[in-house]
Amino acid sequence: MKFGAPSKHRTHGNFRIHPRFKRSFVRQYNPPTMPYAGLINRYRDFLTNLPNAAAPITLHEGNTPLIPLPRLSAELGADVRAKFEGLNPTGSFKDRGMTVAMTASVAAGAKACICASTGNTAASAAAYAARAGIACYVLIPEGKVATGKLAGAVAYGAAVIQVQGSFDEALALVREISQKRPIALVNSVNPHRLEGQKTAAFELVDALGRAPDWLCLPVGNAGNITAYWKGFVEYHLAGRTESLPQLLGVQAEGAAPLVLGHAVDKPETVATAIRIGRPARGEEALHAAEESDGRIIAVSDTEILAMQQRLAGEGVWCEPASAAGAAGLLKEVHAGRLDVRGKTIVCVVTGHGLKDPDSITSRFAPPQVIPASMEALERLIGS
Ligand code: AN7
Repeated sequence: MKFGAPSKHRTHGNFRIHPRFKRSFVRQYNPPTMPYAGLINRYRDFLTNLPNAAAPITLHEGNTPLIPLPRLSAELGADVRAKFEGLNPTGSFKDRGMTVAMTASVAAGAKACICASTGNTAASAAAYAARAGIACYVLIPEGKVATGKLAGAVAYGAAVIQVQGSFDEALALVREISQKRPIALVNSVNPHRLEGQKTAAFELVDALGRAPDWLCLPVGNAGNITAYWKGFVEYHLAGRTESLPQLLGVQAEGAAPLVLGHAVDKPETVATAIRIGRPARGEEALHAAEESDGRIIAVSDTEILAMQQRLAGEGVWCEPASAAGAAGLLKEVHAGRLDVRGKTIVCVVTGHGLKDPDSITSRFAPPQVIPASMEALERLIGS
């Protein structure tokens, strides 16, 4: 029988399937049996203190790709990959913590939430509060939040408040008011935030079959490095991975309290996300780095921007802070302090480049302009 001829075969609307094609057609178009429904759904058993009855407030965050970086790998003689957290629903890893914090807060009856933020937490809190249908206040340091983050917070409908001061001062304010008023605090001092963020460690082990040898990541308020370590240790205790990674936490030189050993009153860096001088989870971060036989170091803004460009050159465009982990890795290897040959290294790329387009556009000349003529185009492209 000719394909397309009238037949008794099963049809999908007007489209008739020839039996020879049916199998692959059905396989291709059937949805997977367990569609991904966010990290609470996937890892609920591991989320300590999340009430069983709490209905997830989710935007299907998590499940982010682990992308090989072939050129960086070749240069370092290692298997280097980017855990691209910029592909979360609001463009940063903060969504992992926020789904759990918001779910727990709403289950406890919260009608409003608040956070201080260098930007990404603000956008994430705003989105999950919108999803939950509760009010959201975000306090940000005046003039120091990247455009994409501010726009996100506004778009999701949060009340955005600029503070004439640093992130650290804004955090002190929200900590205090959340004690006085019935407003849920969703910064990473909220333990539910760490519960959510630790799932990134689970995903790494699930993807690699074990922990990476090194995990390199930016450190600001120090919640994320603390959460990763918690995740790896818990997965280890649950028998999911024999090995644990060594942690390389990376701060910006102008905002490196954990490297200097004291608070920084006026932190400054191009990586505004980690422009933090008094990390709330600083002690835990230092403990995690030490226990893992790793360390926390600082890199310059120049090194951060150079790595941002390199990662973009491999197709992974991130905001400046998110390049700090890989920048730290490169710095340590070049200085001879780290031998990574043959090792598996994961760099956590925490936020998308679209968050901070100005970090690119402010440094490059605007694209050249030509008349709308083929002659001009050919002259430009050459032969
Ligand atoms: C892209 O949004 O602190 O060490 O208020 O946005 O867990 O603080 C952001 C931090 C790394 C540092 N990369 O993580 C905030 C905020 C990006 C970030 C960090 C942040 P933590």
